[in-house]
Amino acid sequence: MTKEKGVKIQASVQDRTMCEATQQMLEKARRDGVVIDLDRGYDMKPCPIGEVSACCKHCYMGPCRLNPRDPYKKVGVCGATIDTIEARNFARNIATGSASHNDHGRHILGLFRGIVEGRIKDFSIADVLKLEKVAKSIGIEIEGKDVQQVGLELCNELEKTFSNVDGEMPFTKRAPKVLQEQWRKDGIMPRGAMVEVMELMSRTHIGCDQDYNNLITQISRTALADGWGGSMVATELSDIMFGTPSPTLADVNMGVLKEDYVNIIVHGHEPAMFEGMLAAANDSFFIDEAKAKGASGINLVGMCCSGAEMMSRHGVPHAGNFGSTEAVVVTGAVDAMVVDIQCIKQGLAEVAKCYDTQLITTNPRCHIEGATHIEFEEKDPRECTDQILSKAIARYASRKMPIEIPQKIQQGVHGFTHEYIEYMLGGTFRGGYTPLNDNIINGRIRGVAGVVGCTNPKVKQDWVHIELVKELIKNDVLVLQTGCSQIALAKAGLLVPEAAPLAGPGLSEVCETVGMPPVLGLGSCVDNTRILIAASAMVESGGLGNTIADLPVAGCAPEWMSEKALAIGQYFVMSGFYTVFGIGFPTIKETKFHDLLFNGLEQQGYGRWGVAKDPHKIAQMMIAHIDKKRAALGIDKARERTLVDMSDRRDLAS
Ligand code: SF4
Ligand code: MSK
Repeated sequence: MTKEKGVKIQASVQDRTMCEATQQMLEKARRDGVVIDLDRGYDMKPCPIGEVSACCKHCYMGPCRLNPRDPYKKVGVCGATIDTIEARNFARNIATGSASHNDHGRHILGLFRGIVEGRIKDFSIADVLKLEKVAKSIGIEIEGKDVQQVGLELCNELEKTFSNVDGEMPFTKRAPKVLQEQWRKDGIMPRGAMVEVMELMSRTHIGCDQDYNNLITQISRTALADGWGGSMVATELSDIMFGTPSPTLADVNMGVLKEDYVNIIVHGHEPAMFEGMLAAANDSFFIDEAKAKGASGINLVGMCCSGAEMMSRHGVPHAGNFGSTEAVVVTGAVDAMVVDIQCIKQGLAEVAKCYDTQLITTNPRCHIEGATHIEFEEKDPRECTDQILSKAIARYASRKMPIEIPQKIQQGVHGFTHEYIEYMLGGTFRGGYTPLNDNIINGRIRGVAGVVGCTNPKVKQDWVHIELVKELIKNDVLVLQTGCSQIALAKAGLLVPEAAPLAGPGLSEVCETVGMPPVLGLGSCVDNTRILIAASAMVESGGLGNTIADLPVAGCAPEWMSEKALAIGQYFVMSGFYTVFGIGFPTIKETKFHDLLFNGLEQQGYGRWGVAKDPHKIAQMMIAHIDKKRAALGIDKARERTLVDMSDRRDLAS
């Protein structure tokens, strides 16, 4: 085992993470002389110029660095101003984030096409009702057509999400009419993802688009092409093929690993490989094989976003979020870690080597030096999954490492969707968002917040997520969650109906009546689109304005780190959400570009960005926004009437 040279470990494990299982593994890694991401993150001092996006390396006359303290003092060699440099850097972040989700969506569409054309036999359509509903939502006539015909037409229509060079992306039809009109008027209605990303990259070349006011249009169009494009395609088609989730009990945290089982972790973003692994791991041949080698069976668990999807759909246990992916290997109990795309740290290869874990890449778009590559192909999933199972069983049989599994496990309810919220609040006969809107109007629910996104070793893992969500629910704000944030709150025990008393009086009353937790887990990062659809349904139901920007809602990624997070943030803002990021933001507060993102877009009728590090400050900002929207809707008075404490209630009763 090796210790990375030059890394000084100074912080206590309690300062690095809230997660006790991860603390235990960080202690062990330090004892073992292995440096993992949580310590590398502490030791890395980010470049102060790069952190606020005051440098440019778009051509070789540079790289050019501007002064973050006096950003207008200097320009790049080509004359680019700080606003141009910040806008171009932001644009490239958005292009990458949007490209990642669209690439994911396009791949899922390819699988769907293979199924409906009969070329792929190992996967099928699991939710015909959802297929028909989604098809109808974008104007496909389903009357008198069989499943295959509807599937084919949906496939052809959704192909435009990626390949259109003009026209409008199909799923934008699901946004409120007023918002669609606004996008058209402002020239930001997305056409096709490929053309949007291509145009944005071309506009950021040296000597091209050098007005941040013009760049923002293509930035926004490319971000909208993510949320209302590739991400939504990924969510909707995954539901159709693998089943629309409904509330499911699942175990979360490293205690889901079992010493006497062959432990296989699947980590990444695309559910197809994980679905293939689930089928293969239940094959009696491999279970017998594992037993023949002395194991009690095969234990398949998830991590990060594909883990969140499998937990929501099938109740597959989840071992932890992004901040724990290296730490979990330190248990010595992981026989194979199988990965596909996105958020897979290269550092895993070294940690896996130290603990003799098989690190297996499966996707042609993501190889890692030092890992074993076994390619997964949907037309023959067993070719890949069976090799993985054999390797994992062989590793179990030859385990050399001492095993230490933190005995931390938390049960929670996962698998909420737009469809289930509709059913849960309204029942089968009067399903809809009217009861939610009514509870917002009468003030029991103050507003709705989406709290989503990554963990980042710049801050104590999970802490900002947990503090923020607790503060929001205490103030009667219903919280919707996805991604690594959902896992943080699941570990903290808030994704259970029993957490209702932690909420304010109004929200807890609604939770107790309906039997739901105050925090609803919706799945992976692409499933943020469930929040877009829910918000559009709230507008449609009436009483809360004409567009998403009118709603008492807000979003936050408290511990964000990825370019996908920035793309998600920008599509939320351009859909009408006030969106607050924790950690920091890649702009300088005094610049015109920063002002455009944090104020100007709202003046144009969209949402706006906010940034703060402290979770309580973030909560105040989000609640202030929700209250501002309540006042604009004229429903602030209703809420004041419901805010009675126990002594008021006793007075009323006497
Ligand atoms: Fe410098 Fe301009 Fe080249 Fe950027 S594009 S590196 S600001 S000269
Ligand atoms: S995995 S993008 S760390 S949520 Fe989707 Fe988690 Fe963020 Fe990756």
